[in-house]
Amino acid sequence: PRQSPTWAPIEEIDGLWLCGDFLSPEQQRSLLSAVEEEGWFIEASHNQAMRFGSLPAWATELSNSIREAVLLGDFVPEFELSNSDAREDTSLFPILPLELLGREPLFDQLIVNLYHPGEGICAHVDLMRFGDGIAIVSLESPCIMHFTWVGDTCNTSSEVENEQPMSKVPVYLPPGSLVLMSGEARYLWKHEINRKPGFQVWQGQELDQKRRISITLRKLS
Ligand code: AKG
Repeated sequence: PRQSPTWAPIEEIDGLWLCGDFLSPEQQRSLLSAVEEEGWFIEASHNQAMRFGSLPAWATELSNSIREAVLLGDFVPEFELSNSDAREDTSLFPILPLELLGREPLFDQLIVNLYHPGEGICAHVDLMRFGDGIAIVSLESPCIMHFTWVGDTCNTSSEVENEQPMSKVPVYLPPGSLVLMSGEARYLWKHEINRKPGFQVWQGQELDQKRRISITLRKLS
Protein backbone atom coordinates (compact mmCIF):
# COMPACT_ATOMS: atom_id res chain seq x y z
CA PRO A 1 0.00 0.00 0.00
CA ARG A 2 1.23 3.45 -0.84
CA GLN A 3 1.81 6.26 1.61
CA SER A 4 -1.13 8.66 2.06
CA PRO A 5 -0.89 11.37 -0.56
CA THR A 6 -1.08 15.01 0.44
CA TRP A 7 -3.91 16.94 -1.12
CA ALA A 8 -4.17 20.70 -1.12
CA PRO A 9 -7.14 22.68 -2.34
CA ILE A 10 -6.32 25.74 -4.42
CA GLU A 11 -8.06 28.30 -2.24
CA GLU A 12 -9.17 30.67 -4.99
CA ILE A 13 -10.71 27.99 -7.19
CA ASP A 14 -13.55 25.78 -6.09
CA GLY A 15 -13.07 22.20 -7.20
CA LEU A 16 -9.34 22.46 -7.93
CA TRP A 17 -7.13 20.06 -6.01
CA LEU A 18 -3.43 19.41 -6.19
CA CYS A 19 -1.63 16.33 -4.99
CA GLY A 20 2.03 17.30 -5.19
CA ASP A 21 3.41 13.91 -4.13
CA PHE A 22 1.14 11.68 -6.18
CA LEU A 23 3.98 9.69 -7.82
CA SER A 24 7.34 8.85 -6.28
CA PRO A 25 10.45 9.44 -8.44
CA GLU A 26 10.50 5.69 -9.17
CA GLN A 27 6.83 5.69 -10.20
CA GLN A 28 7.47 8.72 -12.41
CA ARG A 29 10.33 6.92 -14.15
CA SER A 30 8.23 3.85 -14.73
CA LEU A 31 5.26 5.85 -16.05
CA LEU A 32 7.55 7.79 -18.36
CA SER A 33 9.02 4.54 -19.73
CA ALA A 34 5.52 3.17 -20.32
CA VAL A 35 4.61 6.33 -22.25
CA GLU A 36 7.86 6.25 -24.21
CA GLU A 37 7.36 2.57 -25.05
CA GLU A 38 4.12 3.49 -26.83
CA GLY A 39 6.37 5.05 -29.49
CA TRP A 40 4.08 8.04 -29.92
CA PHE A 41 6.83 10.61 -29.84
CA ILE A 42 9.55 8.94 -31.89
CA GLU A 43 9.02 11.41 -34.71
CA ALA A 44 10.09 14.84 -33.58
CA SER A 45 6.96 16.45 -35.06
CA HIS A 46 4.61 14.35 -32.91
CA ASN A 47 3.65 15.95 -29.64
CA GLN A 48 0.23 14.59 -28.78
CA ALA A 49 -1.44 11.19 -28.53
CA MET A 50 -5.11 10.57 -27.84
CA ARG A 51 -6.94 7.37 -26.95
CA PHE A 52 -10.66 6.76 -26.46
CA GLY A 53 -12.41 3.79 -24.92
CA SER A 54 -10.13 1.08 -23.69
CA LEU A 55 -6.94 2.64 -22.45
CA PRO A 56 -3.43 1.16 -22.35
CA ALA A 57 -2.86 -0.96 -19.22
CA TRP A 58 -0.56 1.65 -17.66
CA ALA A 59 -3.30 4.30 -18.01
CA THR A 60 -5.88 2.04 -16.38
CA GLU A 61 -3.40 1.48 -13.57
CA LEU A 62 -2.93 5.23 -13.32
CA SER A 63 -6.73 5.73 -13.11
CA ASN A 64 -6.87 3.18 -10.31
CA SER A 65 -4.10 5.02 -8.46
CA ILE A 66 -6.00 8.28 -8.85
CA ARG A 67 -9.12 6.77 -7.32
CA GLU A 68 -7.02 5.32 -4.52
CA ALA A 69 -5.22 8.62 -3.90
CA VAL A 70 -8.55 10.40 -3.51
CA LEU A 71 -9.82 7.77 -1.12
CA LEU A 72 -6.60 7.79 0.91
CA GLY A 73 -6.35 11.57 0.80
CA ASP A 74 -4.67 13.19 3.74
CA PHE A 75 -6.24 16.58 4.00
CA VAL A 76 -4.62 19.84 4.89
CA PRO A 77 -5.64 21.33 8.25
CA GLU A 78 -8.59 23.44 7.08
CA PHE A 79 -10.22 20.27 5.84
CA GLU A 80 -9.44 18.20 8.89
CA LEU A 81 -12.72 17.05 10.21
CA SER A 82 -13.51 17.46 13.86
CA ASN A 83 -15.32 14.20 14.29
CA SER A 84 -13.48 11.02 13.48
CA ASP A 85 -16.56 9.41 11.94
CA ALA A 86 -16.91 12.27 9.52
CA ARG A 87 -15.00 10.52 6.75
CA GLU A 88 -17.80 7.97 6.63
CA ASP A 89 -20.08 10.84 5.68
CA THR A 90 -19.43 11.08 1.98
CA SER A 91 -21.01 14.53 1.72
CA LEU A 92 -17.95 15.83 3.57
CA PHE A 93 -15.55 14.31 1.10
CA PRO A 94 -14.44 17.40 -0.73
CA ILE A 95 -12.05 16.33 -3.49
CA LEU A 96 -14.21 14.70 -6.14
CA PRO A 97 -17.94 14.27 -5.79
CA LEU A 98 -18.47 10.65 -4.86
CA GLU A 99 -20.65 9.91 -7.85
CA LEU A 100 -17.64 10.72 -10.03
CA LEU A 101 -15.30 8.60 -8.00
CA GLY A 102 -17.66 5.63 -8.16
CA ARG A 103 -18.23 5.70 -11.92
CA GLU A 104 -16.87 2.89 -14.07
CA PRO A 105 -14.62 3.43 -15.79
CA LEU A 106 -13.43 6.51 -13.96
CA PHE A 107 -11.85 7.72 -17.22
CA ASP A 108 -12.19 6.55 -20.82
CA GLN A 109 -10.20 9.16 -22.66
CA LEU A 110 -6.49 9.83 -22.54
CA ILE A 111 -4.35 12.61 -23.93
CA VAL A 112 -0.62 12.62 -23.59
CA ASN A 113 1.00 15.94 -24.45
CA LEU A 114 4.70 16.46 -24.97
CA TYR A 115 5.94 20.02 -24.63
CA HIS A 116 9.40 21.12 -25.65
CA PRO A 117 10.95 24.03 -23.75
CA GLY A 118 8.97 27.19 -24.48
CA GLU A 119 5.86 25.30 -25.61
CA GLY A 120 2.59 25.35 -23.70
CA ILE A 121 -1.15 25.32 -24.22
CA CYS A 122 -3.54 28.26 -24.72
CA ALA A 123 -6.23 29.13 -22.20
CA HIS A 124 -9.25 26.87 -22.59
CA VAL A 125 -12.13 25.16 -20.87
CA ASP A 126 -12.22 21.48 -21.85
CA LEU A 127 -14.92 20.55 -24.36
CA MET A 128 -18.40 19.83 -23.00
CA ARG A 129 -18.29 16.38 -24.60
CA PHE A 130 -16.19 15.43 -21.61
CA GLY A 131 -17.87 15.01 -18.26
CA ASP A 132 -16.90 16.44 -14.91
CA GLY A 133 -13.77 15.28 -13.13
CA ILE A 134 -10.56 15.79 -15.12
CA ALA A 135 -7.16 14.59 -13.96
CA ILE A 136 -3.76 15.82 -15.13
CA VAL A 137 -0.51 14.10 -14.17
CA SER A 138 2.75 15.98 -14.82
CA LEU A 139 6.11 14.45 -15.67
CA GLU A 140 9.59 15.89 -16.21
CA SER A 141 9.77 19.71 -16.11
CA PRO A 142 7.75 21.45 -13.45
CA CYS A 143 5.48 24.19 -14.74
CA ILE A 144 2.98 26.80 -13.73
CA MET A 145 -0.57 26.41 -14.95
CA HIS A 146 -2.58 29.63 -14.88
CA PHE A 147 -6.32 29.66 -14.27
CA THR A 148 -8.65 32.44 -15.42
CA TRP A 149 -12.28 32.79 -14.36
CA VAL A 150 -14.72 32.70 -17.26
CA GLY A 151 -17.78 33.73 -15.28
CA ASP A 152 -21.07 31.93 -15.65
CA THR A 153 -20.55 31.06 -19.31
CA CYS A 154 -19.08 27.81 -20.47
CA ASN A 155 -16.73 28.19 -23.39
CA THR A 156 -18.39 30.35 -26.03
CA SER A 157 -15.45 32.54 -26.91
CA SER A 158 -17.51 35.66 -27.78
CA GLU A 159 -18.98 35.71 -24.30
CA VAL A 160 -15.64 35.01 -22.74
CA GLU A 161 -14.14 38.01 -24.49
CA ASN A 162 -16.79 40.22 -22.89
CA GLU A 163 -15.80 39.16 -19.42
CA GLN A 164 -13.86 41.60 -17.30
CA PRO A 165 -10.19 40.70 -17.41
CA MET A 166 -9.35 38.98 -14.15
CA SER A 167 -6.05 38.23 -12.60
CA LYS A 168 -4.76 34.76 -13.25
CA VAL A 169 -4.29 32.23 -10.50
CA PRO A 170 -0.92 30.47 -10.82
CA VAL A 171 -0.66 26.84 -9.74
CA TYR A 172 2.76 25.19 -9.51
CA LEU A 173 2.77 21.63 -10.89
CA PRO A 174 5.85 19.67 -9.87
CA PRO A 175 6.76 16.47 -11.69
CA GLY A 176 4.80 13.56 -10.26
CA SER A 177 1.90 15.80 -9.29
CA LEU A 178 -1.77 15.21 -9.95
CA VAL A 179 -4.34 17.94 -10.52
CA LEU A 180 -8.05 17.27 -10.27
CA MET A 181 -10.60 19.68 -11.66
CA SER A 182 -14.25 19.36 -10.93
CA GLY A 183 -17.27 21.66 -10.75
CA GLU A 184 -16.24 25.32 -11.08
CA ALA A 185 -12.59 24.47 -11.70
CA ARG A 186 -13.61 22.32 -14.66
CA TYR A 187 -16.44 24.43 -16.11
CA LEU A 188 -15.88 28.02 -15.02
CA TRP A 189 -12.13 28.46 -15.11
CA LYS A 190 -9.90 28.33 -18.16
CA HIS A 191 -6.48 26.78 -17.75
CA GLU A 192 -3.33 27.46 -19.72
CA ILE A 193 0.40 26.93 -19.68
CA ASN A 194 2.55 29.68 -21.11
CA ARG A 195 6.19 28.61 -21.15
CA LYS A 196 7.47 31.66 -22.98
CA PRO A 197 10.18 33.55 -21.08
CA GLY A 198 8.73 35.62 -18.25
CA PHE A 199 5.59 33.57 -17.59
CA GLN A 200 6.95 30.64 -15.60
CA VAL A 201 7.97 32.53 -12.50
CA TRP A 202 7.42 30.96 -9.12
CA GLN A 203 8.44 32.62 -5.87
CA GLY A 204 10.46 35.14 -7.82
CA GLN A 205 12.37 32.52 -9.79
CA GLU A 206 11.99 31.70 -13.45
CA LEU A 207 11.57 27.93 -13.74
CA ASP A 208 14.12 26.00 -15.73
CA GLN A 209 12.28 24.89 -18.86
CA LYS A 210 12.90 21.36 -20.02
CA ARG A 211 10.71 18.85 -21.79
CA ARG A 212 7.39 18.27 -20.05
CA ILE A 213 4.95 15.42 -20.54
CA SER A 214 1.42 15.53 -19.22
CA ILE A 215 -1.19 12.82 -19.05
CA THR A 216 -4.80 14.03 -19.04
CA LEU A 217 -7.60 11.63 -18.18
CA ARG A 218 -11.25 12.42 -18.80
CA LYS A 219 -14.58 10.66 -19.21
CA LEU A 220 -16.81 11.21 -22.23
CA SER A 221 -20.17 12.51 -21.03
C1 AKG B 1 -5.37 19.59 -22.44
O1 AKG B 1 -4.80 18.73 -23.14
O2 AKG B 1 -6.53 19.98 -22.67
C2 AKG B 1 -4.66 20.20 -21.30
O3 AKG B 1 -5.19 21.11 -20.72
C3 AKG B 1 -3.31 19.68 -20.91
C4 AKG B 1 -2.73 20.41 -19.76
C5 AKG B 1 -1.34 19.96 -19.43
O4 AKG B 1 -0.57 19.65 -20.32
O5 AKG B 1 -1.00 19.94 -18.26
